[in-house]
Amino acid sequence: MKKSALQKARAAYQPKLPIVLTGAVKVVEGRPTESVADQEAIRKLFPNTYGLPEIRFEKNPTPGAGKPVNVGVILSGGQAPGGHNVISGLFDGIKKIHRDSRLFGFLMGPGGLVDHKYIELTAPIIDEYRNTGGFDIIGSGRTKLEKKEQFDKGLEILRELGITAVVIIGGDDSNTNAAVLAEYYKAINAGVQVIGCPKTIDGDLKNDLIETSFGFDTATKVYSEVIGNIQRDCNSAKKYWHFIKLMGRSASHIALECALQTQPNVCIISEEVEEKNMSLNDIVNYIAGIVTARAAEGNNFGTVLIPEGLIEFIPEFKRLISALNELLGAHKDEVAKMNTEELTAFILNNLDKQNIEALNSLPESVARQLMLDRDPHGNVQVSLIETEKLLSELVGQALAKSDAFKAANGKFSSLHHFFGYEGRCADPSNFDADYCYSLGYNAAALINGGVTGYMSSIRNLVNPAVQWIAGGIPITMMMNMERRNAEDKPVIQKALVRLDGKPFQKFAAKRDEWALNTCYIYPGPIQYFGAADVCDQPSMTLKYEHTNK
Ligand code: FBP
Repeated sequence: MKKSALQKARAAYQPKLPIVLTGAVKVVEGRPTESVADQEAIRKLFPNTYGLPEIRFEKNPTPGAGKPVNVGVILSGGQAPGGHNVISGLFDGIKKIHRDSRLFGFLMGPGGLVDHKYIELTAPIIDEYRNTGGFDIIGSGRTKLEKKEQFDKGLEILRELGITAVVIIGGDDSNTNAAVLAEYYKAINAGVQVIGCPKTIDGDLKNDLIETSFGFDTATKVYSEVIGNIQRDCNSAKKYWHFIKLMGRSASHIALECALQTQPNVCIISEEVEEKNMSLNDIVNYIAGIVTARAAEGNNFGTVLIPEGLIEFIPEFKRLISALNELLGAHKDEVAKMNTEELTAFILNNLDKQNIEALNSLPESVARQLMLDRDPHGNVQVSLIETEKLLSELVGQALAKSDAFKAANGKFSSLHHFFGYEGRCADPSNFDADYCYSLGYNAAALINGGVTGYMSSIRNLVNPAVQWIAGGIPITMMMNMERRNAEDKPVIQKALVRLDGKPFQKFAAKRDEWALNTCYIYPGPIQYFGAADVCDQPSMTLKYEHTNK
Protein backbone atom coordinates (compact mmCIF):
# COMPACT_ATOMS: atom_id res chain seq x y z
CA MET A 1 0.00 0.00 0.00
CA LYS A 2 1.46 3.43 -0.97
CA LYS A 3 1.54 5.79 2.00
CA SER A 4 1.60 9.57 2.42
CA ALA A 5 4.41 11.18 4.41
CA LEU A 6 2.06 11.70 7.36
CA GLN A 7 0.89 8.07 7.21
CA LYS A 8 4.49 6.88 7.35
CA ALA A 9 5.26 9.06 10.35
CA ARG A 10 2.00 8.06 12.01
CA ALA A 11 2.67 4.32 11.54
CA ALA A 12 5.64 4.71 13.88
CA TYR A 13 3.52 6.22 16.69
CA GLN A 14 3.55 4.01 19.78
CA PRO A 15 0.17 4.36 21.52
CA LYS A 16 0.31 4.93 25.25
CA LEU A 17 -1.01 2.32 27.69
CA PRO A 18 -2.23 2.64 31.27
CA ILE A 19 0.76 1.82 33.47
CA VAL A 20 -1.04 -1.20 34.93
CA LEU A 21 -1.24 -2.87 31.51
CA THR A 22 2.47 -2.56 30.81
CA GLY A 23 3.21 -5.67 32.89
CA ALA A 24 1.41 -8.81 34.09
CA VAL A 25 -1.96 -8.16 35.78
CA LYS A 26 -4.27 -9.86 38.23
CA VAL A 27 -8.03 -9.56 38.39
CA VAL A 28 -9.52 -7.74 41.37
CA GLU A 29 -13.25 -8.28 41.66
CA GLY A 30 -15.50 -5.46 42.83
CA ARG A 31 -19.07 -5.63 44.03
CA PRO A 32 -21.69 -7.72 42.17
CA THR A 33 -23.71 -5.63 39.75
CA GLU A 34 -27.37 -5.05 38.89
CA SER A 35 -28.75 -3.87 35.55
CA VAL A 36 -29.57 -0.15 35.29
CA ALA A 37 -33.30 -0.96 35.18
CA ASP A 38 -35.75 -3.86 34.83
CA GLN A 39 -33.53 -6.05 37.05
CA GLU A 40 -35.93 -9.00 37.29
CA ALA A 41 -36.54 -9.24 33.56
CA ILE A 42 -32.83 -8.96 32.68
CA ARG A 43 -31.82 -11.47 35.38
CA LYS A 44 -34.29 -13.97 33.92
CA LEU A 45 -32.98 -13.51 30.38
CA PHE A 46 -29.32 -13.74 31.41
CA PRO A 47 -29.23 -16.37 34.18
CA ASN A 48 -25.55 -17.18 33.55
CA THR A 49 -24.09 -13.71 33.06
CA TYR A 50 -26.27 -11.49 35.27
CA GLY A 51 -24.93 -9.92 38.45
CA LEU A 52 -21.23 -10.51 37.71
CA PRO A 53 -18.82 -8.23 39.58
CA GLU A 54 -17.01 -5.24 38.12
CA ILE A 55 -13.35 -6.06 37.46
CA ARG A 56 -10.25 -3.95 37.89
CA PHE A 57 -6.72 -4.94 36.96
CA GLU A 58 -3.79 -4.56 39.29
CA LYS A 59 -0.12 -5.36 38.78
CA ASN A 60 0.70 -9.02 39.38
CA PRO A 61 4.15 -9.48 40.90
CA THR A 62 3.97 -13.28 40.62
CA PRO A 63 2.40 -14.11 37.25
CA GLY A 64 2.15 -17.71 36.07
CA ALA A 65 3.18 -18.76 32.56
CA GLY A 66 0.61 -17.68 29.93
CA LYS A 67 -1.01 -20.15 27.53
CA PRO A 68 -1.54 -19.54 23.79
CA VAL A 69 -5.07 -18.46 22.93
CA ASN A 70 -6.89 -18.21 19.60
CA VAL A 71 -9.14 -15.17 19.43
CA GLY A 72 -11.71 -13.99 16.87
CA VAL A 73 -12.47 -10.31 16.35
CA ILE A 74 -15.48 -8.63 14.73
CA LEU A 75 -16.02 -4.98 13.77
CA SER A 76 -19.71 -4.23 13.97
CA GLY A 77 -21.85 -1.29 12.82
CA GLY A 78 -20.75 2.16 11.69
CA GLN A 79 -17.06 2.96 11.31
CA ALA A 80 -15.34 4.92 14.08
CA PRO A 81 -11.75 6.22 14.17
CA GLY A 82 -9.48 3.89 16.11
CA GLY A 83 -10.96 0.48 15.27
CA HIS A 84 -7.64 -0.64 13.81
CA ASN A 85 -5.89 0.28 17.03
CA VAL A 86 -8.31 -1.83 19.08
CA ILE A 87 -7.32 -4.73 16.86
CA SER A 88 -3.57 -3.99 17.06
CA GLY A 89 -3.83 -3.63 20.86
CA LEU A 90 -5.67 -6.95 21.04
CA PHE A 91 -3.05 -8.58 18.80
CA ASP A 92 -0.15 -7.26 20.90
CA GLY A 93 -2.00 -8.19 24.11
CA ILE A 94 -2.56 -11.83 23.19
CA LYS A 95 0.99 -12.14 21.81
CA LYS A 96 2.29 -10.80 25.11
CA ILE A 97 0.32 -13.52 26.92
CA HIS A 98 1.92 -16.10 24.63
CA ARG A 99 3.78 -15.69 21.34
CA ASP A 100 1.86 -18.61 19.76
CA SER A 101 -1.52 -16.92 20.31
CA ARG A 102 -3.42 -16.26 17.07
CA LEU A 103 -5.94 -13.64 15.98
CA PHE A 104 -8.65 -14.23 13.36
CA GLY A 105 -10.75 -11.42 11.92
CA PHE A 106 -14.30 -12.21 10.78
CA LEU A 107 -15.09 -10.32 7.59
CA MET A 108 -17.73 -7.63 7.08
CA GLY A 109 -19.19 -7.67 10.57
CA PRO A 110 -21.07 -10.32 12.57
CA GLY A 111 -22.18 -11.89 9.28
CA GLY A 112 -18.58 -13.13 8.81
CA LEU A 113 -18.89 -15.31 11.90
CA VAL A 114 -22.16 -16.84 10.74
CA ASP A 115 -20.99 -17.30 7.14
CA HIS A 116 -17.51 -18.52 8.12
CA LYS A 117 -15.70 -15.71 6.30
CA TYR A 118 -12.44 -14.82 8.02
CA ILE A 119 -8.72 -14.12 7.67
CA GLU A 120 -5.89 -14.70 10.07
CA LEU A 121 -4.46 -11.36 11.20
CA THR A 122 -0.71 -11.77 11.19
CA ALA A 123 1.97 -9.29 12.26
CA PRO A 124 2.61 -7.88 8.73
CA ILE A 125 -1.12 -7.22 8.26
CA ILE A 126 -1.49 -5.60 11.67
CA ASP A 127 1.57 -3.40 11.05
CA GLU A 128 -0.02 -2.00 7.88
CA TYR A 129 -2.98 -0.71 9.86
CA ARG A 130 -1.53 0.66 13.12
CA ASN A 131 -2.83 4.15 13.96
CA THR A 132 -4.91 4.36 10.77
CA GLY A 133 -8.59 5.26 10.47
CA GLY A 134 -11.21 3.02 8.89
CA PHE A 135 -12.42 -0.51 9.44
CA ASP A 136 -11.04 -1.83 6.15
CA ILE A 137 -8.66 -4.31 7.77
CA ILE A 138 -11.58 -6.78 7.96
CA GLY A 139 -14.62 -4.62 7.06
CA SER A 140 -17.76 -4.04 9.11
CA GLY A 141 -21.47 -4.83 8.84
CA ARG A 142 -24.77 -4.51 10.63
CA THR A 143 -26.00 -8.14 10.67
CA LYS A 144 -27.93 -8.59 13.89
CA LEU A 145 -26.75 -11.63 15.86
CA GLU A 146 -29.84 -12.81 17.68
CA LYS A 147 -30.87 -16.29 16.61
CA LYS A 148 -29.77 -19.60 18.04
CA GLU A 149 -29.04 -20.89 14.52
CA GLN A 150 -26.60 -18.00 13.97
CA PHE A 151 -24.85 -18.70 17.29
CA ASP A 152 -24.58 -22.42 16.49
CA LYS A 153 -23.29 -21.72 12.98
CA GLY A 154 -20.72 -19.37 14.50
CA LEU A 155 -19.65 -22.01 16.99
CA GLU A 156 -18.85 -24.43 14.15
CA ILE A 157 -16.14 -22.13 12.75
CA LEU A 158 -14.90 -21.16 16.21
CA ARG A 159 -14.35 -24.85 16.99
CA GLU A 160 -12.72 -25.46 13.62
CA LEU A 161 -10.21 -22.65 14.26
CA GLY A 162 -9.75 -23.49 17.93
CA ILE A 163 -11.03 -20.02 18.90
CA THR A 164 -11.99 -19.75 22.56
CA ALA A 165 -12.70 -16.01 22.75
CA VAL A 166 -14.50 -13.52 20.50
CA VAL A 167 -14.13 -9.75 20.77
CA ILE A 168 -17.01 -7.72 19.35
CA ILE A 169 -16.16 -4.08 18.67
CA GLY A 170 -19.45 -2.23 18.39
CA GLY A 171 -22.05 0.24 19.62
CA ASP A 172 -25.00 -0.33 21.94
CA ASP A 173 -26.83 -2.72 19.61
CA SER A 174 -23.71 -4.76 18.82
CA ASN A 175 -22.70 -5.01 22.48
CA THR A 176 -26.24 -6.10 23.29
CA ASN A 177 -25.62 -8.89 20.77
CA ALA A 178 -22.29 -9.62 22.49
CA ALA A 179 -24.12 -10.07 25.80
CA VAL A 180 -26.69 -12.40 24.23
CA LEU A 181 -23.95 -14.45 22.57
CA ALA A 182 -21.93 -14.63 25.81
CA GLU A 183 -25.00 -15.85 27.67
CA TYR A 184 -25.77 -18.51 25.09
CA TYR A 185 -22.20 -19.87 24.88
CA LYS A 186 -22.02 -19.97 28.67
CA ALA A 187 -25.39 -21.72 28.93
CA ILE A 188 -24.35 -24.49 26.56
CA ASN A 189 -20.80 -24.68 28.00
CA ALA A 190 -19.31 -23.91 24.61
CA GLY A 191 -16.02 -22.82 26.13
CA VAL A 192 -16.06 -19.51 24.22
CA GLN A 193 -15.67 -16.17 26.00
CA VAL A 194 -17.26 -13.04 24.51
CA ILE A 195 -15.87 -9.57 25.21
CA GLY A 196 -17.26 -6.23 23.94
CA CYS A 197 -15.50 -2.94 23.16
CA PRO A 198 -17.36 0.41 23.25
CA LYS A 199 -17.32 1.87 19.74
CA THR A 200 -19.40 4.64 18.18
CA ILE A 201 -18.78 8.18 17.03
CA ASP A 202 -22.27 8.97 18.39
CA GLY A 203 -20.99 9.06 21.99
CA ASP A 204 -24.19 7.46 23.27
CA LEU A 205 -22.58 4.32 24.69
CA LYS A 206 -21.39 5.60 28.04
CA ASN A 207 -22.24 5.41 31.72
CA ASP A 208 -20.51 5.78 35.09
CA LEU A 209 -17.94 3.13 34.18
CA ILE A 210 -17.60 3.58 30.42
CA GLU A 211 -16.63 7.24 30.18
CA THR A 212 -16.84 7.51 26.40
CA SER A 213 -17.07 5.36 23.31
CA PHE A 214 -14.08 5.45 20.99
CA GLY A 215 -14.23 7.49 17.80
CA PHE A 216 -16.27 10.35 19.30
CA ASP A 217 -13.13 12.35 20.03
CA THR A 218 -11.69 12.19 16.51
CA ALA A 219 -14.98 12.51 14.63
CA THR A 220 -16.04 15.62 16.56
CA LYS A 221 -12.60 17.17 16.05
CA VAL A 222 -12.90 16.60 12.29
CA TYR A 223 -16.41 18.08 12.14
CA SER A 224 -15.36 21.01 14.34
CA GLU A 225 -12.45 21.76 12.05
CA VAL A 226 -14.77 21.93 9.05
CA ILE A 227 -17.49 23.88 10.89
CA GLY A 228 -14.76 26.34 11.94
CA ASN A 229 -13.65 26.68 8.31
CA ILE A 230 -17.25 27.32 7.24
CA GLN A 231 -17.65 29.91 9.99
CA ARG A 232 -14.53 31.73 8.84
CA ASP A 233 -15.83 31.64 5.28
CA CYS A 234 -19.22 32.99 6.26
CA ASN A 235 -17.67 35.65 8.49
CA SER A 236 -15.56 36.71 5.49
CA ALA A 237 -18.29 36.95 2.84
CA LYS A 238 -21.14 37.68 5.31
CA LYS A 239 -23.85 36.48 2.95
CA TYR A 240 -24.89 32.91 3.78
CA TRP A 241 -26.62 31.02 6.54
CA HIS A 242 -25.14 27.51 6.74
CA PHE A 243 -27.43 24.72 7.95
CA ILE A 244 -25.18 21.88 9.09
CA LYS A 245 -26.58 18.49 10.04
CA LEU A 246 -24.31 16.33 12.19
CA MET A 247 -24.37 12.57 12.60
CA GLY A 248 -25.06 10.99 15.93
CA ARG A 249 -28.25 8.99 15.45
CA SER A 250 -30.73 9.74 18.30
CA ALA A 251 -28.38 11.47 20.73
CA SER A 252 -27.12 15.05 20.23
CA HIS A 253 -23.68 14.53 21.82
CA ILE A 254 -21.86 15.22 18.54
CA ALA A 255 -23.77 18.44 17.84
CA LEU A 256 -23.25 19.60 21.43
CA GLU A 257 -19.52 18.84 21.42
CA CYS A 258 -19.08 20.63 18.07
CA ALA A 259 -21.03 23.62 19.43
CA LEU A 260 -18.73 23.77 22.46
CA GLN A 261 -15.71 23.64 20.18
CA THR A 262 -16.88 26.18 17.57
CA GLN A 263 -19.49 28.49 19.19
CA PRO A 264 -22.01 28.63 16.32
CA ASN A 265 -25.01 31.00 16.20
CA VAL A 266 -27.53 28.20 16.69
CA CYS A 267 -27.31 24.60 17.84
CA ILE A 268 -30.46 22.57 18.33
CA ILE A 269 -30.31 19.83 20.98
CA SER A 270 -32.90 17.12 20.35
CA GLU A 271 -33.18 16.14 24.01
CA GLU A 272 -34.13 19.71 24.90
CA VAL A 273 -36.70 19.81 22.10
CA GLU A 274 -38.33 16.75 23.62
CA GLU A 275 -38.11 18.04 27.18
CA LYS A 276 -39.70 21.36 26.24
CA ASN A 277 -42.24 19.69 23.99
CA MET A 278 -41.21 21.91 21.07
CA SER A 279 -43.07 21.41 17.81
CA LEU A 280 -41.42 21.74 14.39
CA ASN A 281 -42.96 25.22 14.22
CA ASP A 282 -41.38 26.21 17.55
CA ILE A 283 -37.94 25.19 16.28
CA VAL A 284 -38.44 27.09 13.02
CA ASN A 285 -39.57 30.22 14.90
CA TYR A 286 -36.59 29.97 17.26
CA ILE A 287 -34.12 29.90 14.35
CA ALA A 288 -36.04 32.60 12.41
CA GLY A 289 -35.93 34.81 15.53
CA ILE A 290 -32.13 34.59 15.64
CA VAL A 291 -31.80 35.19 11.89
CA THR A 292 -33.98 38.30 12.30
CA ALA A 293 -32.08 39.61 15.33
CA ARG A 294 -28.77 39.24 13.46
CA ALA A 295 -30.27 40.86 10.36
CA ALA A 296 -31.21 43.87 12.50
CA GLU A 297 -27.47 44.27 13.22
CA GLY A 298 -26.65 43.92 9.53
CA ASN A 299 -25.41 40.33 9.95
CA ASN A 300 -27.16 38.29 7.28
CA PHE A 301 -25.04 35.24 7.89
CA GLY A 302 -24.58 32.52 10.44
CA THR A 303 -24.34 28.84 11.30
CA VAL A 304 -27.00 26.42 12.54
CA LEU A 305 -26.01 22.98 13.86
CA ILE A 306 -28.68 20.28 13.70
CA PRO A 307 -28.36 16.79 15.24
CA GLU A 308 -29.38 14.14 12.73
CA GLY A 309 -31.88 12.48 15.05
CA LEU A 310 -33.89 15.68 15.64
CA ILE A 311 -37.03 14.48 13.92
CA GLU A 312 -37.39 11.56 16.35
CA PHE A 313 -37.63 13.99 19.29
CA ILE A 314 -40.24 16.39 17.95
CA PRO A 315 -43.36 15.17 19.77
CA GLU A 316 -45.66 14.89 16.72
CA PHE A 317 -43.03 12.83 14.81
CA LYS A 318 -41.96 10.81 17.83
CA ARG A 319 -45.56 9.63 18.16
CA LEU A 320 -45.66 8.87 14.44
CA ILE A 321 -42.37 6.92 14.44
CA SER A 322 -43.41 4.85 17.42
CA ALA A 323 -46.77 4.03 15.76
CA LEU A 324 -44.91 3.05 12.57
CA ASN A 325 -42.50 0.84 14.54
CA GLU A 326 -45.38 -0.93 16.28
CA LEU A 327 -47.31 -1.41 13.06
CA LEU A 328 -44.36 -2.64 10.98
CA GLY A 329 -43.05 -4.80 13.83
CA ALA A 330 -46.41 -6.47 14.46
CA HIS A 331 -46.82 -7.33 10.76
CA LYS A 332 -43.19 -8.20 9.99
CA ASP A 333 -43.89 -11.20 7.77
CA GLU A 334 -46.66 -9.61 5.68
CA VAL A 335 -44.70 -6.37 5.33
CA ALA A 336 -41.62 -8.23 4.08
CA LYS A 337 -43.64 -9.46 1.07
CA MET A 338 -45.11 -6.05 0.10
CA ASN A 339 -43.80 -3.79 -2.65
CA THR A 340 -43.38 -0.06 -1.94
CA GLU A 341 -46.87 0.90 -3.12
CA GLU A 342 -48.58 -1.84 -1.12
CA LEU A 343 -46.58 -0.94 1.95
CA THR A 344 -47.43 2.77 1.66
CA ALA A 345 -51.13 1.95 1.28
CA PHE A 346 -50.97 -0.46 4.23
CA ILE A 347 -49.37 2.19 6.44
CA LEU A 348 -51.81 4.93 5.43
CA ASN A 349 -54.80 2.63 6.11
CA ASN A 350 -53.56 1.76 9.58
CA LEU A 351 -52.38 5.05 11.07
CA ASP A 352 -54.69 7.29 13.09
CA LYS A 353 -55.74 10.78 11.94
CA GLN A 354 -53.17 12.63 14.04
CA ASN A 355 -50.31 10.55 12.66
CA ILE A 356 -51.53 10.92 9.08
CA GLU A 357 -51.56 14.71 9.61
CA ALA A 358 -47.99 14.61 10.95
CA LEU A 359 -46.94 12.53 7.93
CA ASN A 360 -48.68 14.90 5.51
CA SER A 361 -46.95 17.92 7.05
CA LEU A 362 -43.60 16.57 5.85
CA PRO A 363 -42.16 16.81 2.34
CA GLU A 364 -42.83 13.58 0.45
CA SER A 365 -39.19 12.44 0.50
CA VAL A 366 -38.94 12.70 4.29
CA ALA A 367 -42.32 11.01 4.80
CA ARG A 368 -41.17 8.11 2.62
CA GLN A 369 -37.94 7.71 4.57
CA LEU A 370 -39.82 7.58 7.86
CA MET A 371 -42.22 4.99 6.51
CA LEU A 372 -39.94 2.74 4.55
CA ASP A 373 -36.29 2.87 5.59
CA ARG A 374 -35.15 0.89 8.62
CA ASP A 375 -31.75 -0.63 9.46
CA PRO A 376 -31.49 -4.30 10.59
CA HIS A 377 -31.92 -3.22 14.23
CA GLY A 378 -35.22 -1.49 13.39
CA ASN A 379 -33.79 2.05 13.70
CA VAL A 380 -35.10 4.83 11.46
CA GLN A 381 -32.19 5.71 9.16
CA VAL A 382 -31.95 9.27 10.37
CA SER A 383 -28.74 9.92 8.45
CA LEU A 384 -30.81 9.76 5.25
CA ILE A 385 -33.36 12.38 6.35
CA GLU A 386 -32.43 15.84 5.09
CA THR A 387 -33.47 17.81 8.18
CA GLU A 388 -31.04 20.61 7.31
CA LYS A 389 -32.93 21.30 4.07
CA LEU A 390 -36.31 20.88 5.73
CA LEU A 391 -35.46 23.45 8.42
CA SER A 392 -33.86 26.02 6.13
CA GLU A 393 -36.82 25.85 3.77
CA LEU A 394 -39.30 26.34 6.61
CA VAL A 395 -37.19 29.16 8.13
CA GLY A 396 -37.12 30.83 4.69
CA GLN A 397 -40.92 30.58 4.49
CA ALA A 398 -41.36 32.02 8.01
CA LEU A 399 -39.01 34.93 7.25
CA ALA A 400 -40.83 35.71 4.01
CA LYS A 401 -43.97 36.36 6.09
CA SER A 402 -42.19 38.24 8.89
CA ASP A 403 -42.64 42.03 9.25
CA ALA A 404 -39.71 42.22 11.67
CA PHE A 405 -37.41 40.61 9.10
CA LYS A 406 -38.67 43.01 6.44
CA ALA A 407 -38.15 45.97 8.80
CA ALA A 408 -34.59 44.80 9.43
CA ASN A 409 -34.04 44.76 5.68
CA GLY A 410 -32.90 41.16 6.16
CA LYS A 411 -31.62 38.80 3.49
CA PHE A 412 -31.70 35.04 3.87
CA SER A 413 -29.65 32.83 1.62
CA SER A 414 -28.94 29.32 2.89
CA LEU A 415 -26.46 26.52 2.16
CA HIS A 416 -26.61 22.95 3.42
CA HIS A 417 -24.08 20.45 4.72
CA PHE A 418 -24.16 17.04 6.31
CA PHE A 419 -21.10 15.92 8.24
CA GLY A 420 -20.97 12.29 9.22
CA TYR A 421 -19.15 9.98 6.87
CA GLU A 422 -16.31 12.55 6.56
CA GLY A 423 -15.25 11.91 10.16
CA ARG A 424 -15.90 8.23 10.73
CA CYS A 425 -12.69 6.97 9.13
CA ALA A 426 -10.29 9.79 9.99
CA ASP A 427 -6.91 8.79 11.39
CA PRO A 428 -7.50 8.58 15.14
CA SER A 429 -6.46 11.54 17.27
CA ASN A 430 -3.77 10.76 19.84
CA PHE A 431 -6.55 10.35 22.39
CA ASP A 432 -8.42 7.78 20.29
CA ALA A 433 -5.19 6.07 19.17
CA ASP A 434 -4.17 5.55 22.83
CA TYR A 435 -7.67 4.79 24.11
CA CYS A 436 -8.39 2.23 21.38
CA TYR A 437 -5.04 0.48 21.69
CA SER A 438 -5.62 0.28 25.45
CA LEU A 439 -9.17 -1.08 24.98
CA GLY A 440 -7.84 -3.86 22.73
CA TYR A 441 -4.87 -4.66 24.97
CA ASN A 442 -7.22 -4.69 27.94
CA ALA A 443 -9.62 -7.04 26.11
CA ALA A 444 -6.70 -9.51 25.88
CA ALA A 445 -6.22 -9.20 29.66
CA LEU A 446 -9.95 -9.91 30.19
CA ILE A 447 -9.65 -13.01 28.01
CA ASN A 448 -6.61 -14.11 29.99
CA GLY A 449 -8.65 -13.50 33.16
CA GLY A 450 -11.17 -16.09 31.93
CA VAL A 451 -14.28 -13.87 32.03
CA THR A 452 -17.17 -13.60 29.57
CA GLY A 453 -19.98 -11.12 28.95
CA TYR A 454 -17.76 -8.16 29.87
CA MET A 455 -17.04 -4.87 28.15
CA SER A 456 -13.46 -3.69 28.07
CA SER A 457 -13.28 -0.60 30.26
CA ILE A 458 -10.56 2.06 30.44
CA ARG A 459 -11.33 4.95 32.81
CA ASN A 460 -9.92 8.14 34.28
CA LEU A 461 -9.56 9.35 30.70
CA VAL A 462 -9.13 13.07 31.39
CA ASN A 463 -5.79 12.27 33.01
CA PRO A 464 -2.61 11.21 31.17
CA ALA A 465 -2.79 7.70 29.72
CA VAL A 466 -0.38 6.22 32.24
CA GLN A 467 -2.91 6.97 34.98
CA TRP A 468 -5.84 5.33 33.19
CA ILE A 469 -7.69 2.58 35.09
CA ALA A 470 -8.16 -0.76 33.31
CA GLY A 471 -10.84 -3.36 33.94
CA GLY A 472 -14.12 -4.86 32.77
CA ILE A 473 -17.82 -4.14 33.22
CA PRO A 474 -20.50 -6.84 32.92
CA ILE A 475 -22.56 -5.90 29.86
CA THR A 476 -25.81 -6.93 31.56
CA MET A 477 -25.19 -4.10 34.03
CA MET A 478 -25.88 -1.55 31.26
CA MET A 479 -29.12 -3.13 30.12
CA ASN A 480 -32.81 -2.34 30.37
CA MET A 481 -35.92 -3.48 28.53
CA GLU A 482 -37.06 -1.43 25.54
CA ARG A 483 -39.72 -1.71 22.91
CA ARG A 484 -38.17 -2.74 19.58
CA ASN A 485 -40.11 -3.87 16.52
CA ALA A 486 -43.25 -4.33 18.62
CA GLU A 487 -41.46 -6.53 21.19
CA ASP A 488 -39.91 -5.86 24.61
CA LYS A 489 -36.18 -6.57 24.24
CA PRO A 490 -33.17 -6.40 26.56
CA VAL A 491 -30.86 -3.67 25.22
CA ILE A 492 -28.01 -1.50 26.45
CA GLN A 493 -29.49 1.77 27.63
CA LYS A 494 -28.59 4.61 25.26
CA ALA A 495 -26.98 7.63 26.91
CA LEU A 496 -28.73 10.74 25.63
CA VAL A 497 -27.59 14.31 26.35
CA ARG A 498 -28.50 15.15 29.94
CA LEU A 499 -29.94 18.61 30.27
CA ASP A 500 -28.68 18.75 33.84
CA GLY A 501 -25.20 17.67 32.70
CA LYS A 502 -22.29 20.10 32.55
CA PRO A 503 -21.71 20.03 28.77
CA PHE A 504 -25.29 21.15 28.10
CA GLN A 505 -25.27 23.63 30.97
CA LYS A 506 -22.08 25.28 29.67
CA PHE A 507 -23.63 25.54 26.21
CA ALA A 508 -26.97 26.86 27.50
CA ALA A 509 -25.20 29.57 29.51
CA LYS A 510 -23.51 30.92 26.41
CA ARG A 511 -25.80 30.28 23.48
CA ASP A 512 -27.68 33.63 23.53
CA GLU A 513 -24.37 35.47 23.35
CA TRP A 514 -23.16 33.21 20.51
CA ALA A 515 -26.48 33.72 18.67
CA LEU A 516 -26.29 37.50 18.39
CA ASN A 517 -22.61 38.22 18.48
CA THR A 518 -20.15 36.49 16.21
CA CYS A 519 -18.04 34.50 18.66
CA TYR A 520 -16.81 31.78 16.35
CA ILE A 521 -13.88 29.55 17.28
CA TYR A 522 -11.83 28.02 14.45
CA PRO A 523 -10.32 24.84 15.99
CA GLY A 524 -8.18 23.90 12.96
CA PRO A 525 -7.14 20.34 12.02
CA ILE A 526 -6.25 17.53 14.40
CA GLN A 527 -2.57 17.70 15.33
CA TYR A 528 -0.69 14.45 15.80
CA PHE A 529 2.76 15.76 16.72
CA GLY A 530 3.66 18.54 19.09
CA ALA A 531 2.86 19.89 22.54
CA ALA A 532 0.38 17.91 24.66
CA ASP A 533 -2.04 20.85 24.99
CA VAL A 534 -2.35 20.93 21.19
CA CYS A 535 -2.27 17.18 20.48
CA ASP A 536 -3.53 15.18 23.43
CA GLN A 537 -6.63 17.03 24.65
CA PRO A 538 -9.74 14.89 25.13
CA SER A 539 -13.19 16.14 24.04
CA MET A 540 -14.79 19.03 25.93
CA THR A 541 -17.71 16.75 26.80
CA LEU A 542 -15.35 14.36 28.57
CA LYS A 543 -13.55 17.21 30.34
CA TYR A 544 -16.75 18.87 31.55
CA GLU A 545 -18.20 15.53 32.64
CA HIS A 546 -15.13 14.40 34.56
CA THR A 547 -13.42 17.50 35.95
CA ASN A 548 -14.49 20.44 38.06
CA LYS A 549 -13.82 22.91 35.26
P1 FBP B 1 -23.05 2.96 15.10
O1 FBP B 1 -24.17 3.26 16.04
O2 FBP B 1 -23.08 1.60 14.56
O3 FBP B 1 -21.71 3.29 15.70
O4 FBP B 1 -23.21 3.93 13.84
C1 FBP B 1 -23.05 5.30 13.92
C2 FBP B 1 -23.56 6.02 12.72
O5 FBP B 1 -22.47 6.71 12.13
C3 FBP B 1 -24.70 6.97 13.05
O6 FBP B 1 -24.23 8.21 13.50
C4 FBP B 1 -25.44 7.05 11.74
O7 FBP B 1 -26.80 7.39 11.92
C5 FBP B 1 -25.31 5.66 11.20
O8 FBP B 1 -24.11 5.16 11.72
C6 FBP B 1 -25.28 5.61 9.70
O9 FBP B 1 -25.34 4.29 9.29
P2 FBP B 1 -24.76 3.71 7.94
O10 FBP B 1 -23.28 3.66 8.07
O11 FBP B 1 -25.33 2.34 7.88
O12 FBP B 1 -25.17 4.62 6.84
